[in-house]
Amino acid sequence: MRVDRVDLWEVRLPLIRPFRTSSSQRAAISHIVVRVEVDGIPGWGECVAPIDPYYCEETTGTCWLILTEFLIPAVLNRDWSCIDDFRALYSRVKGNRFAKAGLESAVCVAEAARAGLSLARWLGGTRSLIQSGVSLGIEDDLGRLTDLIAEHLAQGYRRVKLKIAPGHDIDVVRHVRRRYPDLPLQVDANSAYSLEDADHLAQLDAFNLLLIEQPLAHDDIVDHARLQARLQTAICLDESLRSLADVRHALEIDACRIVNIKPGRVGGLIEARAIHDLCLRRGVPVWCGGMHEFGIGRAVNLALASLPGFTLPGDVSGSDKYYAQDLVEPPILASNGQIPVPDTPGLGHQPSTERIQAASRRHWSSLKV
Ligand code: OSB
Ligand code: MG
Repeated sequence: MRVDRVDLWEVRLPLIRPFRTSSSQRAAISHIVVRVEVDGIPGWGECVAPIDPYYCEETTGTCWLILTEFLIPAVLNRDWSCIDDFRALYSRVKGNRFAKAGLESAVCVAEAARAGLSLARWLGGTRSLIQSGVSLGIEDDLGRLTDLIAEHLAQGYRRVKLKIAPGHDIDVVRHVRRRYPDLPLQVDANSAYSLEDADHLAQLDAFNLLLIEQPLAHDDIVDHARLQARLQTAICLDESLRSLADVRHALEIDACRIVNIKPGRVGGLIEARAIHDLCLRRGVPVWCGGMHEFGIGRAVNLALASLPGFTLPGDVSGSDKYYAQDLVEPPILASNGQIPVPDTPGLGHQPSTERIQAASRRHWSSLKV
């Protein structure tokens, strides 16, 4: 097999509702749309790194640079016989996992299409519906937050994740819990605390949360183990887990009891599946996180979340929660808190070149170099 053409577009779409976390605030999302041709068969991917380096080191700009200067030159017109051989072509490139994931998922989509399989089936997915939760940003007004929760519950979503930050944590969770005593509820700190906050965070144990996501630093697995020993609530890691090795290390020292898998964060679908497989063997629940994906990245997440170990509802919601008009047809929509996994060959949601071009800030093509 051979990648004989690659196109990139940096696409910007406004968010319907601005989104605030402990680490960033956004009103629009810029991701890189990747289109490859593998022996003439098209495949689509999305680099889902944020525009700024406040969630992780990578950004839309670093992904563009690494793709055009290193990853694409390493793979273009080179022969390979399976996806692992393809990944080996750029294994010299350290880190830069969001950039790798955008390219790799495009190739996986083309490979699935060639095999006549949906991306989900090609990966080994078994579910035809995934359980969809919502992630709500920080709201200063608690009345507005409970209104948003009510709105999403009315739409059928069954699990809610709240962003927390110092000064915006215990009281918020208490308020929501009073109003919704039985709601499956979890919180995400986006690395805003330190181990000195252990007693403070232990107050969350009173609220029957499913988990607390990434309380401590993005690169600190050891302190998470110390914190987990002082909490009843399960820690789930996001930012800290960048590879299969990171997950193995975290589980070995009980730094987390639940794992958030995002294909972008770990360098692509193949690494994401390996993490899933390890967690399934160890009995560790996993769920699929989100990065405000456009329809392409969202369809990739949907395929991943169809694997059998994804037993917890994830952050993969309908795209209508984020964007007035998404890039794919049909749009990805939840009904009754579930999203159907497409069973047509490849991605199953067709990207619209017209919409991509209309929202594109810059375009790069291997035909022009
Ligand atoms: O920490 O899970 C996170 C969005 C962007 C970056 C990081 C995170 C998030 C979310 C929203 O929580 C997930 C989504 O709705 O796509
Ligand atoms: Mg998170």
